[in-house]
Amino acid sequence: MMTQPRLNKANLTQAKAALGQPSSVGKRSDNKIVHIGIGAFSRAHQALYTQIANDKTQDYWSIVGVSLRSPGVRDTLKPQDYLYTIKERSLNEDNLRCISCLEDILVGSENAQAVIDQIADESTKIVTVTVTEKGYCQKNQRLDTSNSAVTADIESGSCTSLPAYLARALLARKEAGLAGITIVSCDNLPNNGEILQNVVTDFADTLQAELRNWIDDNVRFCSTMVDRIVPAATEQLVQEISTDIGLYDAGALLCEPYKQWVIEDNFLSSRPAWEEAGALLVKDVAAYEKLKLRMLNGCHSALAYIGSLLGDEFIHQTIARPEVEAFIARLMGSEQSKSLQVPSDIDIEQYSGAVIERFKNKYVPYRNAQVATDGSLKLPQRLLFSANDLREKNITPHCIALAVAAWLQCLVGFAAGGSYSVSDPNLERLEAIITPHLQDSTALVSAMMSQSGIFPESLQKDEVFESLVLECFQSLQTLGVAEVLANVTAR
Ligand code: CS2
Repeated sequence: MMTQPRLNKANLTQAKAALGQPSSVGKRSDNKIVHIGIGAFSRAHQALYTQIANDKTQDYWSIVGVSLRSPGVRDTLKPQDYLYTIKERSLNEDNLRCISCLEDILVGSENAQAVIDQIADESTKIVTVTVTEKGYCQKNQRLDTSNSAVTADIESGSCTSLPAYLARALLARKEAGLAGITIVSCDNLPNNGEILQNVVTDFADTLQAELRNWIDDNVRFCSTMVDRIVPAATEQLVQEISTDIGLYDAGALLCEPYKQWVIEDNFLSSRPAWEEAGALLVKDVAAYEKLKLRMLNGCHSALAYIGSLLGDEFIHQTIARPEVEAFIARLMGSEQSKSLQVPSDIDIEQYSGAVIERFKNKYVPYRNAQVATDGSLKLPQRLLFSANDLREKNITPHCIALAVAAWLQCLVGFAAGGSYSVSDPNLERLEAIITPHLQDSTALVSAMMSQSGIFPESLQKDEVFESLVLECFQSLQTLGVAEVLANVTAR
């Protein structure tokens, strides 16, 4: 039962002192960012950077959030004037902050035109995007015209996919004679800015012949590397944070204290002073993206599949097992870090140690099942490109092979009768590959590894890697997970 008054503009001054009073509550700005995909991650990451930049400078920016499908976040935050609390928590830190720079949330499935109009409004200078891997509708870094949402958007003029929204909004800006805009990708994909540019310009070609040229001349796409562990919100968290602040905050979020944002400095016009919040503006983000995707996300995914096989609910429980920690240290030290060029300002041992400590943060419990989602779209950039790079350097990726085998084992468990919950936009395709070979692991591994779009081409033909995955996959079925981990770590 909700007994506390709700967090909103009118009640804000009643909040406990620990929350602090945010600056500029309710201020509307002529400098707007439209953020597409206003989920927990963006609210605890990009919105916080903007809030800090606003607090530290005279230059005020506000955010109009967009949910392409579900009205959930809008319905939660509207009654509280879009104010919400972020709680940063670790063994040593407990920090509350109220975010006040979110001005409105639009819901694309209710009114796509309102989203297009907002992006095409003169006050909008920047669009930031967090729609996860599947939202890009890409295949080999170009628009996937076999994607059903994209096909429908092209054929019927509807607007459901991200490329359609952005291309139609850019067309509206062009037709209105407005200035261009900067579009910033904040998803866990390598070259995310370039991929976004490709899918948007490919879609633009279906709208108007001259639009691509206008985009090339007037729109900038920035790649970025984003990092912060932000679990999906839960009712228990909402209760806890509401007690902390003395007001009911249905939109409260928990996250770790760590945050990083490395941004390609390629803006068309002004931007918030995000560096005031610690963002790094650089010429080239690629090395930082690769580092983070392989060292953090690759190991996160490995933990999620291994943890699921072990029956653990949370990442911190899985990494707390000594044999798992030893395996992850090996995966980082002997494989992932060897597959990339470490940026010169990063001490890789310190970075690896810090990532393991972050995984261990039990005060920010993150579900294995959350990381395990969309494996077919995450594995390439997190683990498989590294395996490919290592094979070219003549290094044998034992640990990556085990992580891939653990993913396969989860899929097989699901296909064979639902032992694991699997959520993946390609689930039907994956099941169709697996089901005929449930009794024949050699055929199963071989069929999976020949999937282009998941396995890089040269890895598909790599017999050494295939036999490593097969060996791990078979031993996962005959030995216990702990024993397989120990065997691989000892190699
Ligand atoms: C995670 C990421 O859910 C996942 O797939 O690996 O969301 C991870 O927590 C963030 O990228 C950390 O920056």
